[in-house]
Amino acid sequence: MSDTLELSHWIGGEKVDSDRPGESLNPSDTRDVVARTPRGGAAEVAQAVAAASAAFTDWSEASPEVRSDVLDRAGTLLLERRETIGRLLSREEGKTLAEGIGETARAGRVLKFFAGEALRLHGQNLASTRPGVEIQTYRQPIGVFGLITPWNFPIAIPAWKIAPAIAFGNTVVIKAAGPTPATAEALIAILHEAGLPAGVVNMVIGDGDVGRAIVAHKDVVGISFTGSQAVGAGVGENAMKRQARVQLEMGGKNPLIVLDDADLDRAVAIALDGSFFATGQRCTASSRLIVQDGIHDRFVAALAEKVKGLRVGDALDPNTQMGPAISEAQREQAYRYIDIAREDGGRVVTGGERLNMDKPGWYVQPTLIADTSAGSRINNEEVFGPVASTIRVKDYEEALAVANGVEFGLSAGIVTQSLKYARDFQRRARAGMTMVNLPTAGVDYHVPFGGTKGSSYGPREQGFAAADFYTQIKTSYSAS
Ligand code: UN1
Repeated sequence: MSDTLELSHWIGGEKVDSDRPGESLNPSDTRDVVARTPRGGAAEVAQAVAAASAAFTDWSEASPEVRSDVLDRAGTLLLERRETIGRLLSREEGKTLAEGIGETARAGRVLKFFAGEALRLHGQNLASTRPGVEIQTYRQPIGVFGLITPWNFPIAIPAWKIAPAIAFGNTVVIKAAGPTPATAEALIAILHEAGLPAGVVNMVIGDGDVGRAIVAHKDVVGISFTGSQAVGAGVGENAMKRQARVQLEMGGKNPLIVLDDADLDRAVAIALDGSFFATGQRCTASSRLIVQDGIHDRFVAALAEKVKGLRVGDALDPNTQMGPAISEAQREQAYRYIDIAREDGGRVVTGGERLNMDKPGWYVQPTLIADTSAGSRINNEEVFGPVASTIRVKDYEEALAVANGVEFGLSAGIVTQSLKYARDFQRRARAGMTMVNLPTAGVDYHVPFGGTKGSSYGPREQGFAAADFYTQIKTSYSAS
């Protein structure tokens, strides 16, 4: 067990406390209190927005080189400290050490990528239809952005929202996710250590009250949200009521198609990663395995072997291959869906039992359920846990129809050696991201990210596309 951290909000470059107490627990061993925190509300959000508004003029008018340097320095610090911060992340979130360290490094890379983007922001020169008139477009910063981030990527997602917001001259109020404030705080502290001026990034710790206050605040010009569909819908509605721009990244029910011609070992490795790594707690997780008849039984048997062999344990034990769920509620949700799938006629091939561990934590047995039907609840609602179900199909066309037949559309994968089907899938899969012979989860940090249908709303996050959300185009006409 390690020390308990004492956290504060970050407002105007200062650590600020408030009365209501909160804490974050280690999901691998709930006797371990990772951090004690204040819990903010509308009052702290108002202070944070005021600080961000006050910082906006100087920051938005600063040379892009200043903004680039801060991000670059912070990225270097994060990469240097990936082991210690990654360990804190795994202790607080429950993903394995390799995943925690990997995510921290990814956050560092995101900061460095946007250090470059700060210098690459560009406009256009266009010919006017009127002789002697010139037209230019500029991308300008907009103001204070509200960022609402989830617990499942407690450093990468704050990084990929904060970095483009500030790279392009905006200021920020971020709500760290309730269960993972210490990890988010590590990022905010590093940004300040790297020379970020006071008030450019402010963080308020707390629950739904904080999110609601950010969304409702009249001086917050845009909201970027990652979380559940239910919460996202409310965020979108309330933001639009006052014409704030909004970007929503919500759930997935991501399909992985395995065709008869797939290399079996490769298909199994891809499914194991996509469905079970990070305890299945990724909105990009492969939760529906759509398998063609000819390979189905061999695939299910081989995957079941691998799933059974996964070492579930304390996230900080280097031998662990799958950590716990984040909370009791998340663990119970996984078991509830396993029961629902059973009642709907699914066959639990491996897993599904309660685990007896040597310490109190929110452990879930990784579970594979076969013979489920495309229309059943397990194949239409997001579980957000280490649970995958298989659907048997006769051919590629049926597989594609099943893959597209849900309300979500974030990531979609196919394992095949056929160029014809791979290309067709890339065109016709109704998803924001397609993966050929790769897991549906685990994306690069420098390219656009996002989905379609019920998964996402608004402009894409990350990569060159991030500028669309965090800047506004001004069209300037001039005649001499
Ligand atoms: C990934 O799969 O690498 O919350 C990233 C999530 C997504 C990020 C997934 N927004 O799971």
